[in-house]
Amino acid sequence: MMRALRKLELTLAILKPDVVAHPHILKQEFFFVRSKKLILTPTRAKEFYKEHDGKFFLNRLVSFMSSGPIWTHILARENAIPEWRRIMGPTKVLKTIHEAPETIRGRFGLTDTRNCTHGSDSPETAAREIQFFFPEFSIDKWHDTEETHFCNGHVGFDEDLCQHVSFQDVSDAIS
Ligand code: IDP
Ligand code: MG
Repeated sequence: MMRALRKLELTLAILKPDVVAHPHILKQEFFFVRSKKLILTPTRAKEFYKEHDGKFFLNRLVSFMSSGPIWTHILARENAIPEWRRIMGPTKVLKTIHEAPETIRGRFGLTDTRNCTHGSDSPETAAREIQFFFPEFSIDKWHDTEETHFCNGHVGFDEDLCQHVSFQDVSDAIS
């Protein structure tokens, strides 16, 4: 029943191994709700990309995705899903370099496989992908308990956690 009041949308973003080696963070444009740095095993990478089973690029995608650390983030803002995908740019880097050179993939992408970032493509995908990396996180609970702190600007960026934390949590922690 709270759903109609929701202002912020959540999406799942990945900074892939190529950008983690050369980080550039977008904390002005999105709230970083949760962040984890991890290394995917080939099995987990394959599971994450199971919609691409049978595609010619799957093997190289899975080996790339498990080749080094990635950052996974739950990002929030209004229209987070399309906005993050807009900032990432189109999938195919070799075209994007010419057609959308201002995007992340246009600026930093190396090949169609090594294209820097991932972003969920729909609310259903975002929910599934958030669960995949953050099984302890509840989207409903976040909207009910944390979203208002973000909407009111009562958050700051914690460099160590690589995420925004509410000032309430900070004062709880030091009191
Ligand atoms: P998306 O990441 O923009 O949503 P998808 O079509 O879901 O694009 O593909 C998932 C990932 O698979 C891409 O980000 C890219 O790393 C890789 N990929 C997609 N198409 C190709 C291709 O034609 N050649 C090589 N890799 C590809
Ligand atoms: Mg996709």
